[in-house]
Amino acid sequence: MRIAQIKLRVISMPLKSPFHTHLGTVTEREGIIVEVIDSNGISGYGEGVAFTTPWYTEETVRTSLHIMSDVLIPLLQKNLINQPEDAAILFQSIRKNHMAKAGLEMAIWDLYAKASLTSLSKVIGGTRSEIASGVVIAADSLLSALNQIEKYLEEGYQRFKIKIHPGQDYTVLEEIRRYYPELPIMADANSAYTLKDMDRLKALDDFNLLMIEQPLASDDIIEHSLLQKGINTPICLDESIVSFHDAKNAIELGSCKIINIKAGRVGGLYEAKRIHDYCLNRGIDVWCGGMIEFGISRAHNIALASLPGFTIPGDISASNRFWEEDIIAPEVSVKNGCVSVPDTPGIGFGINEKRLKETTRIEKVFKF
Ligand code: OSB
Ligand code: MG
Repeated sequence: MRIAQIKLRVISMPLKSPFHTHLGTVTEREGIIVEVIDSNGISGYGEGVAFTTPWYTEETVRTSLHIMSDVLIPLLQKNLINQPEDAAILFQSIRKNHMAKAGLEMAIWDLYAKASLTSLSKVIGGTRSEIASGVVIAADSLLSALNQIEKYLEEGYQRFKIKIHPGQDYTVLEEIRRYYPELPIMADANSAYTLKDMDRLKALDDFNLLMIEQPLASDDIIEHSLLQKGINTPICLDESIVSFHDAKNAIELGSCKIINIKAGRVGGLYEAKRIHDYCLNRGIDVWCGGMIEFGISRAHNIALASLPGFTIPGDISASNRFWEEDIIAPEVSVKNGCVSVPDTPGIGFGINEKRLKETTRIEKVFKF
Protein backbone atom coordinates (compact mmCIF):
# COMPACT_ATOMS: atom_id res chain seq x y z
CA MET A 1 0.00 0.00 0.00
CA ARG A 2 1.38 3.42 -0.92
CA ILE A 3 -0.23 6.21 1.05
CA ALA A 4 0.08 9.57 -0.76
CA GLN A 5 -2.02 11.79 1.49
CA ILE A 6 -4.22 11.77 4.59
CA LYS A 7 -7.06 14.25 5.19
CA LEU A 8 -8.65 14.76 8.59
CA ARG A 9 -11.96 16.61 8.79
CA VAL A 10 -13.58 17.52 12.10
CA ILE A 11 -17.30 17.62 11.40
CA SER A 12 -20.23 18.66 13.56
CA MET A 13 -23.93 17.90 13.20
CA PRO A 14 -27.01 18.29 15.43
CA LEU A 15 -28.86 15.11 16.42
CA LYS A 16 -32.51 14.92 15.30
CA SER A 17 -33.46 14.59 18.97
CA PRO A 18 -31.44 14.74 22.22
CA PHE A 19 -29.76 11.52 23.40
CA HIS A 20 -30.17 11.23 27.19
CA THR A 21 -28.04 9.12 29.54
CA HIS A 22 -27.37 9.52 33.27
CA LEU A 23 -23.92 10.85 32.26
CA GLY A 24 -25.32 13.70 30.20
CA THR A 25 -27.25 14.62 27.09
CA VAL A 26 -25.83 14.65 23.57
CA THR A 27 -27.49 17.17 21.22
CA GLU A 28 -24.64 17.90 18.82
CA ARG A 29 -22.15 15.29 17.59
CA GLU A 30 -18.61 16.09 16.53
CA GLY A 31 -16.49 13.47 14.81
CA ILE A 32 -13.33 13.10 12.75
CA ILE A 33 -13.64 11.85 9.19
CA VAL A 34 -10.36 10.27 8.10
CA GLU A 35 -9.56 9.96 4.39
CA VAL A 36 -6.45 7.99 3.40
CA ILE A 37 -5.56 8.42 -0.28
CA ASP A 38 -3.14 6.10 -2.10
CA SER A 39 -0.77 6.82 -4.99
CA ASN A 40 -3.49 5.74 -7.47
CA GLY A 41 -5.93 8.28 -6.07
CA ILE A 42 -8.13 5.70 -4.29
CA SER A 43 -9.65 6.98 -1.01
CA GLY A 44 -10.34 4.88 2.08
CA TYR A 45 -12.49 6.29 4.88
CA GLY A 46 -12.53 5.89 8.63
CA GLU A 47 -14.15 7.80 11.48
CA GLY A 48 -12.78 8.88 14.84
CA VAL A 49 -15.66 8.19 17.24
CA ALA A 50 -14.49 10.03 20.38
CA PHE A 51 -16.98 12.55 21.74
CA THR A 52 -16.47 16.29 22.36
CA THR A 53 -16.14 15.60 26.11
CA PRO A 54 -14.72 12.49 27.84
CA TRP A 55 -18.04 11.15 29.23
CA TYR A 56 -17.92 7.69 27.65
CA THR A 57 -14.14 7.12 27.44
CA GLU A 58 -11.18 9.35 28.24
CA GLU A 59 -10.60 10.38 24.62
CA THR A 60 -12.11 13.51 23.08
CA VAL A 61 -12.28 14.90 19.56
CA ARG A 62 -9.37 17.23 20.41
CA THR A 63 -7.14 14.50 21.93
CA SER A 64 -7.88 12.24 18.94
CA LEU A 65 -7.00 15.01 16.51
CA HIS A 66 -3.73 15.61 18.37
CA ILE A 67 -2.78 11.91 18.54
CA MET A 68 -3.65 11.34 14.88
CA SER A 69 -1.84 14.48 13.67
CA ASP A 70 1.23 14.47 15.89
CA VAL A 71 1.80 10.81 16.68
CA LEU A 72 0.06 8.26 14.43
CA ILE A 73 0.28 9.94 11.02
CA PRO A 74 4.04 10.61 11.53
CA LEU A 75 4.40 6.85 12.27
CA LEU A 76 2.65 6.05 8.98
CA GLN A 77 4.90 8.55 7.18
CA LYS A 78 7.99 6.72 8.48
CA ASN A 79 6.85 3.11 8.03
CA LEU A 80 5.58 1.21 5.00
CA ILE A 81 2.29 -0.62 5.38
CA ASN A 82 1.62 -3.70 3.24
CA GLN A 83 -1.73 -4.58 4.77
CA PRO A 84 -4.08 -3.09 7.38
CA GLU A 85 -2.81 -5.41 10.13
CA ASP A 86 0.60 -3.71 9.80
CA ALA A 87 -0.98 -0.39 10.81
CA ALA A 88 -2.66 -1.98 13.85
CA ILE A 89 0.66 -3.53 14.94
CA LEU A 90 2.59 -0.29 14.24
CA PHE A 91 0.14 1.60 16.48
CA GLN A 92 0.72 -0.86 19.36
CA SER A 93 3.88 1.11 20.22
CA ILE A 94 1.58 3.94 21.38
CA ARG A 95 -0.47 3.45 24.54
CA LYS A 96 -4.31 3.58 24.53
CA ASN A 97 -5.88 6.33 22.37
CA HIS A 98 -7.91 3.56 20.74
CA MET A 99 -10.43 5.77 18.98
CA ALA A 100 -7.68 7.82 17.31
CA LYS A 101 -5.94 4.60 16.21
CA ALA A 102 -9.18 3.03 14.98
CA GLY A 103 -10.10 6.06 12.84
CA LEU A 104 -6.88 5.71 10.85
CA GLU A 105 -6.67 1.90 10.91
CA MET A 106 -10.23 1.55 9.60
CA ALA A 107 -9.60 4.02 6.76
CA ILE A 108 -6.65 1.83 5.79
CA TRP A 109 -8.91 -1.27 5.84
CA ASP A 110 -11.37 0.48 3.51
CA LEU A 111 -8.54 1.57 1.20
CA TYR A 112 -7.08 -1.96 1.16
CA ALA A 113 -10.47 -3.49 0.36
CA LYS A 114 -11.17 -0.93 -2.39
CA ALA A 115 -7.72 -1.48 -3.96
CA SER A 116 -8.43 -5.25 -3.88
CA LEU A 117 -11.85 -4.67 -5.49
CA THR A 118 -13.40 -6.64 -2.60
CA SER A 119 -16.02 -5.68 -0.05
CA LEU A 120 -14.68 -4.90 3.42
CA SER A 121 -17.03 -7.58 4.78
CA LYS A 122 -15.38 -10.22 2.59
CA VAL A 123 -11.85 -8.97 3.36
CA ILE A 124 -12.35 -9.44 7.12
CA GLY A 125 -14.16 -12.79 6.76
CA GLY A 126 -17.81 -11.75 6.92
CA THR A 127 -20.38 -14.42 6.13
CA ARG A 128 -23.72 -12.58 6.37
CA SER A 129 -25.52 -10.69 3.61
CA GLU A 130 -27.81 -8.92 6.06
CA ILE A 131 -27.66 -7.85 9.69
CA ALA A 132 -30.54 -7.78 12.18
CA SER A 133 -31.02 -4.22 13.33
CA GLY A 134 -31.45 -2.97 16.91
CA VAL A 135 -32.03 0.51 18.26
CA VAL A 136 -31.31 2.39 21.46
CA ILE A 137 -33.93 4.24 23.51
CA ALA A 138 -32.23 7.11 25.36
CA ALA A 139 -35.21 9.12 26.59
CA ASP A 140 -35.71 11.50 29.53
CA SER A 141 -39.18 10.25 30.50
CA LEU A 142 -41.20 7.06 30.49
CA LEU A 143 -43.73 8.50 28.06
CA SER A 144 -41.01 9.49 25.63
CA ALA A 145 -39.42 6.02 25.92
CA LEU A 146 -42.77 4.35 25.15
CA ASN A 147 -43.35 6.67 22.18
CA GLN A 148 -39.89 5.93 20.82
CA ILE A 149 -40.40 2.16 21.16
CA GLU A 150 -43.68 2.39 19.26
CA LYS A 151 -42.11 4.42 16.45
CA TYR A 152 -39.04 2.18 16.07
CA LEU A 153 -41.16 -0.96 16.26
CA GLU A 154 -43.14 0.36 13.29
CA GLU A 155 -39.85 0.97 11.46
CA GLY A 156 -39.04 -2.73 11.93
CA TYR A 157 -36.29 -2.71 14.56
CA GLN A 158 -35.82 -6.17 16.11
CA ARG A 159 -34.23 -5.37 19.48
CA PHE A 160 -34.60 -2.42 21.87
CA LYS A 161 -31.96 -1.18 24.29
CA ILE A 162 -33.21 0.95 27.17
CA LYS A 163 -30.82 3.26 29.02
CA ILE A 164 -31.30 2.83 32.79
CA HIS A 165 -29.88 4.20 36.04
CA PRO A 166 -30.86 4.00 39.73
CA GLY A 167 -34.41 5.31 40.08
CA GLN A 168 -35.06 4.97 36.34
CA ASP A 169 -34.86 1.20 36.15
CA TYR A 170 -37.45 -1.13 37.73
CA THR A 171 -40.45 1.12 37.23
CA VAL A 172 -39.47 2.04 33.67
CA LEU A 173 -38.89 -1.58 32.61
CA GLU A 174 -42.06 -2.70 34.42
CA GLU A 175 -44.13 -0.21 32.47
CA ILE A 176 -42.47 -1.13 29.16
CA ARG A 177 -43.16 -4.83 29.87
CA ARG A 178 -46.81 -3.99 30.65
CA TYR A 179 -47.25 -2.73 27.07
CA TYR A 180 -44.77 -5.07 25.37
CA PRO A 181 -44.60 -8.39 27.28
CA GLU A 182 -42.68 -10.23 24.54
CA LEU A 183 -40.49 -7.48 23.07
CA PRO A 184 -36.75 -8.32 22.84
CA ILE A 185 -35.40 -5.71 25.25
CA MET A 186 -32.14 -5.18 27.09
CA ALA A 187 -30.87 -2.48 29.42
CA ASP A 188 -27.67 -0.39 29.29
CA ALA A 189 -26.54 1.25 32.55
CA ASN A 190 -23.27 2.87 31.38
CA SER A 191 -21.72 2.15 34.82
CA ALA A 192 -24.51 3.76 36.86
CA TYR A 193 -24.40 1.11 39.67
CA THR A 194 -22.02 -0.35 42.25
CA LEU A 195 -21.96 -3.78 43.83
CA LYS A 196 -24.03 -2.31 46.70
CA ASP A 197 -26.92 -2.26 44.20
CA MET A 198 -26.92 -6.08 43.93
CA ASP A 199 -30.55 -6.37 45.14
CA ARG A 200 -31.73 -3.61 42.87
CA LEU A 201 -30.08 -5.33 39.89
CA LYS A 202 -31.33 -8.77 40.96
CA ALA A 203 -34.88 -7.38 40.88
CA LEU A 204 -34.48 -6.71 37.14
CA ASP A 205 -34.46 -10.50 36.64
CA ASP A 206 -38.28 -10.06 36.64
CA PHE A 207 -38.23 -8.62 33.12
CA ASN A 208 -36.67 -11.34 31.00
CA LEU A 209 -34.05 -8.92 29.66
CA LEU A 210 -31.78 -10.25 26.90
CA MET A 211 -28.92 -8.82 28.99
CA ILE A 212 -27.81 -5.90 31.11
CA GLU A 213 -24.95 -3.90 29.62
CA GLN A 214 -22.15 -2.44 31.75
CA PRO A 215 -23.93 -2.14 35.11
CA LEU A 216 -20.73 -1.37 37.09
CA ALA A 217 -17.62 0.76 36.52
CA SER A 218 -15.29 0.06 33.64
CA ASP A 219 -12.55 -1.25 35.96
CA ASP A 220 -14.94 -3.36 38.09
CA ILE A 221 -13.92 -6.59 36.44
CA ILE A 222 -13.96 -8.59 39.71
CA GLU A 223 -17.18 -6.90 40.90
CA HIS A 224 -18.90 -7.81 37.63
CA SER A 225 -17.99 -11.45 38.18
CA LEU A 226 -19.50 -11.30 41.69
CA LEU A 227 -22.59 -9.58 40.35
CA GLN A 228 -23.02 -12.17 37.59
CA LYS A 229 -23.05 -14.93 40.22
CA GLY A 230 -25.91 -13.16 42.00
CA ILE A 231 -28.24 -12.34 39.10
CA ASN A 232 -29.85 -14.36 36.30
CA THR A 233 -29.82 -11.65 33.65
CA PRO A 234 -26.69 -12.12 31.51
CA ILE A 235 -24.15 -9.32 31.90
CA CYS A 236 -22.73 -7.78 28.73
CA LEU A 237 -19.61 -5.63 28.98
CA ASP A 238 -19.03 -2.48 26.93
CA GLU A 239 -16.74 0.15 28.57
CA SER A 240 -14.73 -2.55 30.41
CA ILE A 241 -13.49 -4.16 27.19
CA VAL A 242 -10.91 -2.00 25.46
CA SER A 243 -8.63 -4.82 24.26
CA PHE A 244 -8.40 -8.52 23.45
CA HIS A 245 -6.71 -8.97 26.81
CA ASP A 246 -9.69 -7.42 28.64
CA ALA A 247 -12.09 -9.69 26.75
CA LYS A 248 -10.08 -12.79 27.69
CA ASN A 249 -9.89 -11.77 31.37
CA ALA A 250 -13.60 -10.95 31.58
CA ILE A 251 -14.61 -14.28 30.07
CA GLU A 252 -12.21 -16.34 32.18
CA LEU A 253 -13.33 -14.57 35.37
CA GLY A 254 -17.02 -14.99 34.51
CA SER A 255 -17.51 -11.21 34.56
CA CYS A 256 -19.84 -11.35 31.55
CA LYS A 257 -21.66 -13.79 29.30
CA ILE A 258 -21.84 -11.47 26.29
CA ILE A 259 -19.53 -8.81 24.80
CA ASN A 260 -20.45 -5.64 22.93
CA ILE A 261 -17.67 -5.06 20.39
CA LYS A 262 -17.03 -1.52 19.16
CA ALA A 263 -14.06 -1.27 16.82
CA GLY A 264 -13.44 2.32 17.92
CA ARG A 265 -13.24 1.38 21.61
CA VAL A 266 -10.70 -1.42 21.02
CA GLY A 267 -8.40 0.35 18.53
CA GLY A 268 -9.75 -0.88 15.20
CA LEU A 269 -10.90 -3.84 13.15
CA TYR A 270 -7.81 -5.98 13.77
CA GLU A 271 -8.39 -6.02 17.56
CA ALA A 272 -12.18 -6.26 17.11
CA LYS A 273 -11.71 -9.35 14.98
CA ARG A 274 -9.33 -10.93 17.51
CA ILE A 275 -11.99 -10.50 20.22
CA HIS A 276 -14.64 -11.87 17.89
CA ASP A 277 -12.55 -14.93 16.99
CA TYR A 278 -11.78 -15.67 20.64
CA CYS A 279 -15.46 -15.42 21.61
CA LEU A 280 -16.60 -17.51 18.62
CA ASN A 281 -14.23 -20.32 19.67
CA ARG A 282 -15.66 -20.31 23.20
CA GLY A 283 -19.33 -19.95 22.32
CA ILE A 284 -19.57 -16.43 23.76
CA ASP A 285 -22.16 -14.31 21.93
CA VAL A 286 -21.07 -10.90 20.68
CA TRP A 287 -22.89 -7.98 19.11
CA CYS A 288 -21.80 -4.74 17.48
CA GLY A 289 -22.20 -1.59 19.56
CA GLY A 290 -22.85 1.93 18.27
CA MET A 291 -21.39 5.35 19.06
CA ILE A 292 -24.04 7.75 17.66
CA GLU A 293 -21.84 7.67 14.63
CA PHE A 294 -21.93 9.10 11.15
CA GLY A 295 -22.25 6.95 8.06
CA ILE A 296 -18.58 6.00 7.68
CA SER A 297 -18.37 4.30 11.07
CA ARG A 298 -21.89 2.91 10.57
CA ALA A 299 -20.68 1.28 7.32
CA HIS A 300 -17.67 -0.23 9.10
CA ASN A 301 -20.01 -1.59 11.79
CA ILE A 302 -22.05 -3.35 9.11
CA ALA A 303 -18.91 -5.07 7.77
CA LEU A 304 -17.84 -6.05 11.30
CA ALA A 305 -21.30 -7.38 12.22
CA SER A 306 -21.25 -9.62 9.13
CA LEU A 307 -18.71 -11.89 10.90
CA PRO A 308 -20.20 -15.23 11.98
CA GLY A 309 -19.98 -14.65 15.76
CA PHE A 310 -22.25 -11.58 15.74
CA THR A 311 -25.34 -13.57 16.66
CA ILE A 312 -27.27 -10.87 18.58
CA PRO A 313 -28.84 -7.81 16.90
CA GLY A 314 -26.53 -4.87 17.66
CA ASP A 315 -26.88 -1.10 17.87
CA ILE A 316 -26.91 -0.94 14.11
CA SER A 317 -29.61 1.49 13.16
CA ALA A 318 -30.40 3.48 10.03
CA SER A 319 -28.71 6.81 9.29
CA ASN A 320 -32.07 8.48 9.93
CA ARG A 321 -32.13 7.24 13.57
CA PHE A 322 -29.85 10.17 14.43
CA TRP A 323 -29.42 12.39 11.34
CA GLU A 324 -31.56 14.56 9.09
CA GLU A 325 -28.95 13.93 6.39
CA ASP A 326 -25.91 11.66 6.74
CA ILE A 327 -22.50 12.19 5.09
CA ILE A 328 -22.76 8.98 3.05
CA ALA A 329 -24.77 8.16 -0.08
CA PRO A 330 -26.78 6.05 -0.11
CA GLU A 331 -27.61 6.30 3.60
CA VAL A 332 -27.83 3.19 5.80
CA SER A 333 -31.43 1.99 5.78
CA VAL A 334 -33.37 -0.68 7.66
CA LYS A 335 -35.74 -2.91 5.66
CA ASN A 336 -37.79 -5.64 7.33
CA GLY A 337 -35.71 -5.12 10.45
CA CYS A 338 -32.40 -5.68 8.66
CA VAL A 339 -29.54 -3.74 7.12
CA SER A 340 -28.03 -5.30 4.01
CA VAL A 341 -24.27 -5.83 3.74
CA PRO A 342 -22.86 -4.20 0.59
CA ASP A 343 -20.92 -6.44 -1.80
CA THR A 344 -19.24 -3.55 -3.65
CA PRO A 345 -15.55 -2.73 -2.91
CA GLY A 346 -14.59 -1.38 0.52
CA ILE A 347 -17.25 -0.14 2.93
CA GLY A 348 -19.66 0.00 -0.01
CA PHE A 349 -21.07 3.48 0.66
CA GLY A 350 -20.05 6.66 -1.19
CA ILE A 351 -19.58 10.14 0.27
CA ASN A 352 -22.32 12.78 0.21
CA GLU A 353 -19.78 15.50 -0.66
CA LYS A 354 -22.22 18.38 -0.18
CA ARG A 355 -23.18 17.23 3.32
CA LEU A 356 -19.56 16.50 4.27
CA LYS A 357 -18.54 19.99 3.14
CA GLU A 358 -21.29 21.84 4.98
CA THR A 359 -20.57 20.02 8.26
CA THR A 360 -16.74 20.37 8.14
CA ARG A 361 -15.31 22.71 10.80
CA ILE A 362 -11.55 21.92 10.59
CA GLU A 363 -9.59 20.34 7.73
CA LYS A 364 -5.97 19.17 7.92
CA VAL A 365 -3.94 17.66 5.08
CA PHE A 366 -0.84 15.50 5.52
CA LYS A 367 1.36 14.77 2.47
CA PHE A 368 3.51 11.65 2.29
O1 OSB B 1 -23.09 2.79 25.88
O2 OSB B 1 -23.47 1.78 24.08
C1 OSB B 1 -23.27 2.82 24.68
C2 OSB B 1 -23.85 5.81 22.41
C3 OSB B 1 -22.73 6.55 22.68
C4 OSB B 1 -21.81 6.09 23.60
C5 OSB B 1 -22.04 4.90 24.27
C6 OSB B 1 -23.15 4.14 23.99
C7 OSB B 1 -24.09 4.63 23.07
C8 OSB B 1 -25.33 3.94 22.76
C9 OSB B 1 -25.98 4.20 21.45
O3 OSB B 1 -25.89 3.24 23.55
C10 OSB B 1 -25.53 3.35 20.36
C11 OSB B 1 -25.94 3.81 18.99
O4 OSB B 1 -25.22 4.59 18.37
O5 OSB B 1 -26.96 3.34 18.50
MG1 MG C 1 -23.13 0.68 26.30
